[in-house]
Parts: sequence; structure tokens; C-alpha cells
Amino acid sequence: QMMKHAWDNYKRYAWGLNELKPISKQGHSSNLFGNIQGATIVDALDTLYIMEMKEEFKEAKEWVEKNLDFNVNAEISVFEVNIRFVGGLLSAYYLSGEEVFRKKAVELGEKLLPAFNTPTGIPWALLNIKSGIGRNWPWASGGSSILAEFGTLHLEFVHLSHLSGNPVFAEKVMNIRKVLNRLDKPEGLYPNYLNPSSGQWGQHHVSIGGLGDSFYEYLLKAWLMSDKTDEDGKKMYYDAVQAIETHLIRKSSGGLMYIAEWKGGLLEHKMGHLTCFAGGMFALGADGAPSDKTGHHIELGAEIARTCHESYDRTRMKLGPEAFRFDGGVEAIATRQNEKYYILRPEVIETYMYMWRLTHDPKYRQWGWEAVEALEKHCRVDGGYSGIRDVYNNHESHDDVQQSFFLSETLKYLYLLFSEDDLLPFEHWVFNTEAHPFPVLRKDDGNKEENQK
Ligand code: DMJ
Repeated sequence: QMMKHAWDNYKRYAWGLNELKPISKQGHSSNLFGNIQGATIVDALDTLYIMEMKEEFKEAKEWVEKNLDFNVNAEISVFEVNIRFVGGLLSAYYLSGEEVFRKKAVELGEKLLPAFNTPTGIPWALLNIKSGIGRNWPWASGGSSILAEFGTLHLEFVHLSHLSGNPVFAEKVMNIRKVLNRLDKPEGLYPNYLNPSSGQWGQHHVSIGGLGDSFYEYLLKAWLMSDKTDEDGKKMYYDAVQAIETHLIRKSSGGLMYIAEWKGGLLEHKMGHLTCFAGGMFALGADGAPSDKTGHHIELGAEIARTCHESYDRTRMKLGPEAFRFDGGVEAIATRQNEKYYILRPEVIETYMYMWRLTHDPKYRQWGWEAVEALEKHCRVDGGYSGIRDVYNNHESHDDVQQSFFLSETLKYLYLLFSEDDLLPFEHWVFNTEAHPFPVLRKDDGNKEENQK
């Protein structure tokens, strides 16, 4: 019903545009997608399919066939377009078998290739998909590319090679690995900034939240998606977790475990909402952890889930802030006004879903249900679902955006949390960072090449 409400209103007020403004009941355009249109449609395809919303899936597919157009003069974010559009099209293809999705995914993948035309092959953050000219975010340290952006192409590009028969996609992302492996890493950590021309790190800022997050996720998932043949990805993941544990993970005096940010050796005792995905990641990786560490990785996941639940529980609206702190006498609370917002993000629910699947402790469903009630009470409006400007306030001030990831991730993870484990079982499916499921590429199905490229 939540999906239906979000979808119906998008359809009614913003059909074909990127996102919905649920208060003003009109379209919302984000410059992340340039003038590529239909982000909500492409992001929602697999959720509609999984929820068996057949009519809606059909109309979404027809829109893609007739209207999804990449021949536009647009400067786009390579990362955002990859995780939402390429990812959404790939999973729609794998679930439905409809050729149009495969064709469009490969067509879009080809448009993204000029982003890799840099001296090192580390891609630009922004690309004009007509001219093929790329550049980086003007705010990024020393003209750098961003770890979480160039490190979150791997799963999609491996599948693009698999589905197109063209090895170029996998080669591009394997080269990113090579560049990273050649570099010295401070204390074994990966800084968020890497200059694509010099191949040197920018500022030594390390984060498992924004700017870093899904790089780590994709190391683990690359290994899982390769049917556990990608040994390089595996090693990079477990080595990184070791360094994160030593240098970033701390416990508050009240006993809450958190993942701090690292700035040139100094810790900032702040954890972002985005960082909360790591609970699920640690638990998902527990199985492959060095022999004596499996239980420990599940425990890390459980502790992060508990802390993130506290960050929700300690607000008035029972929805978590964008970032919360462990200093100045507070624990798991946002202290700065510009960190008190909630934009329908999925990461905490994502972690509940992984923890539920991997432990079956009923508290994760209870916590998920608390989030449903809070979303219904504070974010649901006549025209869809909206983010909130201050989750500590008595009254909702809505930000008037229904993010496309609310349909692709937040609602999908909630649905999976309350479904049986055999719906998209983890042995067969790996979720990209926008919650789009990709099948594991079996080593005995002749996929050795992609897996090892
Ligand atoms: C999504 O686009 C993805 O989950 C990404 O990895 C991080 N940001 C949003 C959701 O918060």
C-alpha cells in the first residue's frame, strides 16, 4: 500500500519526470541526472515487479520503451546514473527477461565509457553524455574523483560485459582495482579523494558514510557476485574492515558502538545515516570472514544496527537524523541544525533486513515496523511521501521531495524484511547500492572470465 501511494502520486503529478514533489504536487528535477528523465520509473521497476504490481510494471515498461532517451545533451553524475539507471535496468531485465531493459542498460553503459578517459583510468565524477567531456566536482579536494563514486561501478559494469559480450566494461572497473592496489594506504585506510590525473590521494579523509560507503560494499559484493571467485575483492574487503575496526570503530561511554570519521589521523566522533548501511554489510560478510571471525562480524552488524536504532529512537519523530554525534555529552543525537533532517533514506532499514535474514532475531522486524509507523505518521502526505527538515521537532516541516530511492530501496527493504527468506535469496542475488538485485554469476556457467577479469 505504501508503494502504491508513492507510485500513484508520482504517476499522477510527475509522470515521466525524475522525482515527485509531494506537497506542491509537481515534478522535481535533480541535476544529478542532467536531463535524462524518468528516474523514479527506472528506480522503481524491480520493486513493482517484486511486489507483483503487474499493471504498474507494465506501464513503467511501456514508458521505458517509448520515452527513455539517452541521446540528450546532459551533464550527469556517473555514479548516480550508474546505480539508479543502469542498476534499475539490469535488475528489471534479470527479473522479467524483457529484452528492452538489457538493450537500454548496455546503451547507457556505452554512453558512460568516455568518463574513463583520464590518465589513470579513474573516471570523472561528471560527464556530458553528448560530448563525452568529463570533469570532477568543483568542491572535491585537489580536483579528485570520489572513492564512493568510482568505487561503485563494479557490479553493474561486470554485468554489462556479461550481457553485451563486450569485455570493455569489466576491464574499466578492474583497472580501478589495479590503481588502488598500487597505492600506499594510510594505516590501511582508503582516503575519499583520488586525483584521476596524478593517481595520488587528495585529502586524507576517510569515511564509511558519504564519499566512502559503497566502495567497501562493492568489494564484498563483487566477491559474492562472482560466486566467490574474485579473491582480490575478498582480500581488499576483509583487509579494509580490519583497518576500519582498528582506527574508526569506537564505543561510547553509554556502550554504543559507532563508526567515526578519520581526518588525517584525527577522529571526528560523528556517524552519518549513510554509514548505517555498514551493519548489514558486516553481517553479510560474516560468512566469508577469516575462520574465527564469523561471529565477530555478525556482532559488529548487530551493534551498528542497535546504535542506528537508537539514533531513531532518540528523536521525537522516531526517524533518524542525517548525522549523529558522540561528543559534547550526547550519544547518537544530532547537535547541528543542518544534520537533523531525514530524506526517506533506506540504510537503517537495509541493515534491519540483513540482520533479520541472517539472525532471525524478531527485534529487527519490530524495529522495521516502528519505522513504518513513523513514516506513515510523519512522511505520508496526500501527494506521496516527503522528507522531514527536523526530526526532533514537534511539527513536521516537509522538504517536499519524494526521493526515487524511497521506492527502489526503503520500500523494497521493508517488503523483504517482512517476506520469507526465499524471496530473492542471498545465495542467488546480490543487491547493488540502490537495492537493485543482480544474479550471482556462477563459475560453472562459463562466467569465469568476467569473474576474474
Ligand atoms: C542511494 O542512492 C544509495 O543507497 C547510495 O548508496 C547512497 N545514497 C542513497 C540513499 O540514501
